[in-house]
Amino acid sequence: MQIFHNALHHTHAGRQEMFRGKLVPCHETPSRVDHVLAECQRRGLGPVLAPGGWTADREQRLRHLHTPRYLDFLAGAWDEWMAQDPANAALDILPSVWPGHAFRTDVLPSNFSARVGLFSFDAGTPITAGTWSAARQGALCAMAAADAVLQGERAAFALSRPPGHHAGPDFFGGYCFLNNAALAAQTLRDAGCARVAVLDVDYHHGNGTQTLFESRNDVLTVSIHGDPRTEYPFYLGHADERGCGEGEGFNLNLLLPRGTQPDRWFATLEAACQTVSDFAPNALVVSLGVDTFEGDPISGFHLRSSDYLRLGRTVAALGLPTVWVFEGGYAVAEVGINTANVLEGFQAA
Ligand code: OKP
Ligand code: ZN
Repeated sequence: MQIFHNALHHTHAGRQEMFRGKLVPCHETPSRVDHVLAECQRRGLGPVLAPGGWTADREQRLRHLHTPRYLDFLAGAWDEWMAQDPANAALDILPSVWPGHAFRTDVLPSNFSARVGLFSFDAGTPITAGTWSAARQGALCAMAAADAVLQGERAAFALSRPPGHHAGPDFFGGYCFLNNAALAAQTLRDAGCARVAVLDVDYHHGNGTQTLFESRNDVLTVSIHGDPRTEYPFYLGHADERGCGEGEGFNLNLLLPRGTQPDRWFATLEAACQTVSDFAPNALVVSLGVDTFEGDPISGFHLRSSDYLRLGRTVAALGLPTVWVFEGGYAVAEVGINTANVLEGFQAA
């Protein structure tokens, strides 16, 4: 399958994230995508392509899913940070204050730190000098993968970082800035696919994707993830979130406890696929996180490397044009093998 690679991903390289009162090295590292690319090339899974450039359509789609004031903030954040103090060049931008509850979010603060907090929901997602260009190029990869499927490819893979499924209309967090999977889904909708399904198999709930589509009945969102009562992102992803208004019944959250073994995970995947199939979509977007792996340092499911072949086969059985979008997976030594196993299992089926 065609692989759209973000050649600028290295320019987003966070140094530290906040964890239990200290700054620790970022889990979401450039080497993750390097390993996936190397393994895809080693197996000859498909041509590695550049996503093409920004067209008016693509720019408009970005501004449709994300708010202009959020995008303007991201675009200018590094310059503002540098203007504060040239010594900031050696530091990442991290928020330290948020509006929380019962504060106003309609008044845009002129204070830079206040704006960083306004547009974020955690202290684990640093903005660096290259974040904006890397995130934009990643968004292009997702839209290009969707375009490839629209042009008749059975499937395409957006191989990019930073990931996207935690990013919402006007917020970053969970290592995500722009919602790549949502942009792929919207690309399919804009080209005339009446119904699009997004299946999120990352360990963490795709809160950004849910929020972007929860009021819509043209995009079904289904996510399998660690129970948010104990797992990140904690404040969304519960079973009773079924969608809002016209979108009621078009969001499904399938929760599993930390410690879940492969048999139960795959039974849940079958249920997810049944819901996707019942929706009869014209195309499918998969948020592919492989942080469900037993060796993942920040997650709690126990999938083995060979299970990822089965994941690919199970999704292939849906028989849908499929856009794969890379998300999480932090066991760096195995992230290439596990991701390539999914794509190989899909292609072999
Ligand atoms: C992004 B994606 C670990 C804290 C967790 C955020 C996790 C973001 C996961 N010490 N920090 O869904 O893979
Ligand atoms: Zn994840």
